[in-house]
Amino acid sequence: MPQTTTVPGTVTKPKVERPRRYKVILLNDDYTPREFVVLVLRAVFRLNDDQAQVVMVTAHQKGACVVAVFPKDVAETKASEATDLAKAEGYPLLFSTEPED
Ligand code: TYC
Repeated sequence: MPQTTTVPGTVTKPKVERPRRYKVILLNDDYTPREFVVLVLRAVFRLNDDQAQVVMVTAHQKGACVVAVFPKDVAETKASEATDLAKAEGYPLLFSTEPED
């Protein structure tokens, strides 16, 4: 009869970790027109007009506002796309990214 031998060792628990997600953050500045901020939020982040207005006003009043959360590469691509759109128009509007808790 075949015998089973149990070898003492480390038990490895299969780890299924969700990849970390990243927040895209809109930063306030004194120069970019409100309407342009809303336009960028709609075009790049697909927010509707109401959502875009809320995010823009929140950043305007508090200094910054989370726009949305994405996988790292998507968050970084959208943040640069949005920042570049503004730069192309001569506005200093900035979007940054940071990992979710
Ligand atoms: N503070 C800008 C203004 O008064 C508008 C603005 C809002 C700019 C939000 C950036 O993230 C921002 N024209």
